[in-house]
Amino acid sequence: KILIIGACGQIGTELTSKLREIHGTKNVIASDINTRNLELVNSGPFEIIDAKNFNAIKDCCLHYNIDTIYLMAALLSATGEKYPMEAWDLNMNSLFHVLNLAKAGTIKKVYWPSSIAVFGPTTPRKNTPQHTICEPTTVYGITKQVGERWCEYYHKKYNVDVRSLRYPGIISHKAMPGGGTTDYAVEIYHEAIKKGDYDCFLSENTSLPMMFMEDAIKATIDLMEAPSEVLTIRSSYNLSAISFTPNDIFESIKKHIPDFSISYKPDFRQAIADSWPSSIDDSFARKDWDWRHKHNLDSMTEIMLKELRKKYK
Ligand code: VAH
Repeated sequence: KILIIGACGQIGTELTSKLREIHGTKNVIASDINTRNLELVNSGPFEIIDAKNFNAIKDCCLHYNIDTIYLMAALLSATGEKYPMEAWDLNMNSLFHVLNLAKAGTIKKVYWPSSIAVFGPTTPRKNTPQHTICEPTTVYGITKQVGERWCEYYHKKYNVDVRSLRYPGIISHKAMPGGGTTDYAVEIYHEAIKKGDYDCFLSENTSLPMMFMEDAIKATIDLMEAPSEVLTIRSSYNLSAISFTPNDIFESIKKHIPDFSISYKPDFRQAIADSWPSSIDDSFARKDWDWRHKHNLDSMTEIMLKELRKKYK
């Protein structure tokens, strides 16, 4: 059985649906600290769990006989800059709790998301390699970088089966993202439909690695289903699909909404975006477990606009 911690978030909600489709509704336990977006995950078992509470996670694992945890709870980059200690506390302690449950043999397998935020201004920006300089400048990035080191350590030292991906910005139309720097690429679609106008908090030529949710979920599940022997990376895999700027996404939306307009008002998140790569080399993922993405910017735009039109009708 599977436990998803942070199941009500942007990725957690869709991961819950997909895993229930594959493994059966009652075999996938959704959990979160609150019930926002509950309607997206209440097709099956749901528990209130604070990811910082070791005993709450452990009790849930014993109660449901959990063998795999997906730890999707985290404070993201923009929120982390506002609440550095809270970000450290949540992002690190939740990871230790889950790794320690695996070390003790209570569970067998762990999924933990890392991020392109492990990279920083001294990292090669284009086609960033798997093994490269990682000097993150955000609290969130520091927690992900340190988390990667601990994942690899628990794997080598205690044989813990932990698997991880460095997600780029994820774009989706169900649950909203919260507190990230790449959130603009979701908000822009909502505002295009609702108002025909968007105030972008990044500048027009800021290129960042991005991915449509369907691809992110597929990558996550493919990695978790891959045989252990093929995995050569136990810190976290580089993962890539598309890279685009606010101007690129604006042009893509304009093909469907010709009078859509945008203005640029960069705020503190611009500095965060400027510290990250513009594109990622994910050849390890492609080679080790045959990762392939499906969506490009225009195919994603088509789906986003179609789905959001239904939502706001
Ligand atoms: C953030 N979406 O913006 C997250 C992310 C790609 C970075 O991990 O903080």
